[in-house]
Amino acid sequence: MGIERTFIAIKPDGTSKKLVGRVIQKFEDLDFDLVGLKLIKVTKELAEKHYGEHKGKPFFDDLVKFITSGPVVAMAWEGESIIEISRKILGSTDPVKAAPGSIRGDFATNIAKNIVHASDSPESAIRELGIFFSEGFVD
Ligand code: 3AN
Repeated sequence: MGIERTFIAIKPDGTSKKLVGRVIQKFEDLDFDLVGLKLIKVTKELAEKHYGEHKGKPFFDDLVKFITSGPVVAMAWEGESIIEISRKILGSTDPVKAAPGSIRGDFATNIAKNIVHASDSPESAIRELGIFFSEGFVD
């Protein structure tokens, strides 16, 4: 716990549905600090690295195809217990189970297109921030 950093990404369905502002607002409402932000086109190599743990699963190829299909907002956020709290802000992976009020509960209907990504542990956060922000942060 304590002050943590995590990786949050707004996926191609989130950018095409114009949800960037609303996702950012949720984190700002909780007074979390934005410490990294860029709009990127994820390459196949980057996608396969990021989703490495899912390699071999039936949905892996579609997952890579989807995340590389349009603009992605890659962000680093900082704050107390942000890793656990951000997972609540997002809601369950499957939108059917995501609570109303969560991003996925309010804006997603399909598990393969669930708007946002957030690191699920301190180890994942370090790994994912290293993949997307290899050039370092402002401080
Ligand atoms: P989360 O994004 O909530 O951490 P993970 O890490 O289990 O969920 O899955 C990564 C991504 O893979 C999900 N965001 C979703 O887009 C996709 N995904 C997970 N499970 C499935 C599934 N059963 N069918 C299709 N896509 C899935």
